[in-house]
Amino acid sequence: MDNQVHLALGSNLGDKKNNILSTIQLIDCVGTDLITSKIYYTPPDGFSAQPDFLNLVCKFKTQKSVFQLLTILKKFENLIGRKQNFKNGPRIIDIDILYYNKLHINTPILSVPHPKINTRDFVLYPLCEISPNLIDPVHKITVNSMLTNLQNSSTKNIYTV
Ligand code: PH2
Ligand code: MG
Ligand code: MG
Repeated sequence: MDNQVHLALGSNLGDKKNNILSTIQLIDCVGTDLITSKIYYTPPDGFSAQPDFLNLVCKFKTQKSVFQLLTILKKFENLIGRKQNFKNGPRIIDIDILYYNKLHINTPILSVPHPKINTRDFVLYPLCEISPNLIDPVHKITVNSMLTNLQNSSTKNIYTV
């Protein structure tokens, strides 16, 4: 069975655009019907003393289980050159699973949906570009509504590259 996956990609070290595009090429081999958002230029959220990010969201269909997918995506991060760093610190590439069908799981190695989606404009802007009407299985509202709620509480400088 085909599973619908949404991923968030972020890079704020090295050739950021090339890191994102090379990762997309790898991801294209894991499934079918790949669709990507534009690339967004975003200020760092959380730990702020680090370079600005490029962010993108993509979706595709895959036969892989969610844990198979996690293993594959970790390999891709290593292939592109990610090194261990402190939590939320700068990175060559970060690949996060946002959604896997309507799955809701919390385990020590993986939580889906990504627990911070509703607070992260650098995820919600590109996500709304490609799947505005997707209903979040936890919050039970569309991702478009989550972005509107977030915009009412905070605004930041996010624009497409
Ligand atoms: N990722 C983080 C923490 N902060 N900020 C932006 N703008 N983009 C990110 O991808 C990002 C972040 C942890 O994964
Ligand atoms: Mg992340
Ligand atoms: Mg990550």
